[in-house]
Amino acid sequence: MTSSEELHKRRGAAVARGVGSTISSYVDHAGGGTITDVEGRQWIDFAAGIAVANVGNSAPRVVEAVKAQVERFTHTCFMVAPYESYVAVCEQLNAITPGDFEKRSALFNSGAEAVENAVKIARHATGRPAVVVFDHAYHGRTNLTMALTAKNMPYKHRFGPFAGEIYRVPMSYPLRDGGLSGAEAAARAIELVEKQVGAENVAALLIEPIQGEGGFVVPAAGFLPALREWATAAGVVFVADEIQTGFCRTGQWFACEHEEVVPDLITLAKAIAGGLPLAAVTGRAELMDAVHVGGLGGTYGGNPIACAAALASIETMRELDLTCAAQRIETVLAARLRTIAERDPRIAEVRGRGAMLAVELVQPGTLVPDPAATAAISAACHAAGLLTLTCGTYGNVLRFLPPLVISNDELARGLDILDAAFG
Ligand code: PLZ
Repeated sequence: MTSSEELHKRRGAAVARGVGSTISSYVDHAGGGTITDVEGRQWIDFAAGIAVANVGNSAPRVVEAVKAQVERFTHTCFMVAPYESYVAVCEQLNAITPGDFEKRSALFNSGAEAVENAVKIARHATGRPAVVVFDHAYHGRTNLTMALTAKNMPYKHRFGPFAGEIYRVPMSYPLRDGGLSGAEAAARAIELVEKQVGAENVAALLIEPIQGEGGFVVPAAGFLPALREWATAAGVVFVADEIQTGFCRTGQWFACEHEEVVPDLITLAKAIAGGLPLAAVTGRAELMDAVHVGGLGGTYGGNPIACAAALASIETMRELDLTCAAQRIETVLAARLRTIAERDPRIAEVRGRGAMLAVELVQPGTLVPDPAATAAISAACHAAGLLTLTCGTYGNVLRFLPPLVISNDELARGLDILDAAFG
């Protein structure tokens, strides 16, 4: 078998430099909570392919469903010759997302595409142009979603000009906003929108209920409900981007549920289909159905193999009770992170929900971000066989996203490596 080193060389000559990778080992196979590289080296997986492999890699039901579908047909294009699984996925999404009103869904390929379509739908339905987003937000890498995303490097640098009518307001970030309550942080954001944009010009307010790439920022209690209430009063479409937080990750099916916030539209991707590319917008029927026939679509959106995988994935989440599994992971992981934080003054905060937890690293006694320590600890984890990711506007957040099917033993071994990496 070709070694990782050789593959890395070939990659350098064939793959564009702009596409990065966290580790330089090449995967041979993966399953449960581990990834095995071409040299047979094992990694405990605290990344889940960026919150995708919630049901694990090659989850049995997903594998079976995909095999069966490939043999029947691979693609007809739902816009040309429709098939049942697309309809069934929409039925499932309408049923499991928050809100007991009539819903509709549309399927796409990637998270960014889902976000783009949510904006299209909100603009079309309201006849308004503006979209409100938040500091530290991440919504994708396409032109519109780059504009919605906050961070310059690496996502936006020299890729402009960006789409217009996007307005950014401050997020509730308890560690860094001087302890504003959720209500105060919401009032600060809303005042800016009203004074600088005008509520009647706003089509959508788009927010990750827990920010992902931006640093696993959990807003103060009351922030999301206050924004929800304002959006309702102002006729603004409240869009929850649950692409990273969705599908049992935070210990609920969707992170909005922790504060009983019901979005008008919800964007979904990542864990939706057990690793196959699929995304969706789900929401109020009257908004979704406002768009004319033919106004939404795409060649591959809701591809039959991805739909088969999504149905199997959702079934697996139910069968294995993965919301409960995420809560169990939280208990073990959070306790261990707090123990590490007690002895290591670089950890300013342990935060997150369910199996979406992180630590933010600073220079001790200050709030000055320490991206160098974060990178060093992450690299030490990689060297010792634990796959971890960093995130955050300041690059100083170490985040943990294990597959929700990780075994107790794998979790414990991963935590031992992490513990040692902190020194
Ligand atoms: N919205 C909340 O987390 C994707 C991006 C990794 P796509 N996050 C991982 C990277 O560096 O590209 C994401 C997200 C939220 C939207 C997206 C975009 O989803 O499927 O990557 O397009």
